[in-house]
Amino acid sequence: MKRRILAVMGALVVAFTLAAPARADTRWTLVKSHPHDATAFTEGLFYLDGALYESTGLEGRSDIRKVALRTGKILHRRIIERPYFGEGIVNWKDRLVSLTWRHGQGFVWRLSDFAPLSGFRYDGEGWGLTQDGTNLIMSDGTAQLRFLDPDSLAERRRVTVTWNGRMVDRLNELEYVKGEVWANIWYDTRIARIDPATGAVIDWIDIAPLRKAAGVTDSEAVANGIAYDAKADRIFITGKNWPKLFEIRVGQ
Ligand code: DDQ
Ligand code: CA
Repeated sequence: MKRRILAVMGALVVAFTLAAPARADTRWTLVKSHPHDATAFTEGLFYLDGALYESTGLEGRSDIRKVALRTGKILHRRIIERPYFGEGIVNWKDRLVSLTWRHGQGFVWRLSDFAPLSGFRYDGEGWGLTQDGTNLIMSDGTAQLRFLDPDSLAERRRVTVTWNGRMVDRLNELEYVKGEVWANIWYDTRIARIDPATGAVIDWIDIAPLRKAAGVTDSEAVANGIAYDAKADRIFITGKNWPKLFEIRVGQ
């Protein structure tokens, strides 16, 4: 009898340990689906004043575009020439800052017409970008987030992202949402909700049903792209080569 109780307790411990890393407790509901350019290998996404801004990757196919939310139509576009592989984008004042994947090269563009303004360098890879009103926040494929001065683009500090004491790497597209940094994880359908002060993951949001709803099957067609409309409190979600962009509502 005693042995049986111990076995049950042991099984519970094992089950809990296995379940813990996969927990994705933040509940969400689908509000609306919008069209999205299925040829866009989405690397960056943000929402500003009624429009979406998106960047795409792959060498020779990269660009920065302003997109109409309802139709998915490209309103304005700037090609990122070879050999660059376009990565994260973010707005700062009247500018748009963009990263490239493995060239350590960042660019600053005029937000209104994407005219080139300047360039800057950084160490390591460039993946996602967002901003908290004071810093640009950058991911580089590791478990670290960098905080940059938005004007000089110099690094101010870094934080390591962890979940239950374990590093969470492959942090990809980013979005600052109500004091948290939300991050896609490359090859994962879970979004990490990160406390930017400590790097601790507060919770996970599993958007696997959205990838299913998008109907993509290619292994590179991963979830990537989170945009937040702060004024209307709307979250937009898409992925690389997804034919759809989803608005979701997230509960606590
Ligand atoms: N990154 O976005 C995770 C930073 C890089 C993605 C690189 C994916 C290359 C896939 C090549 C597929 C060729 C069709
Ligand atoms: Ca974003």
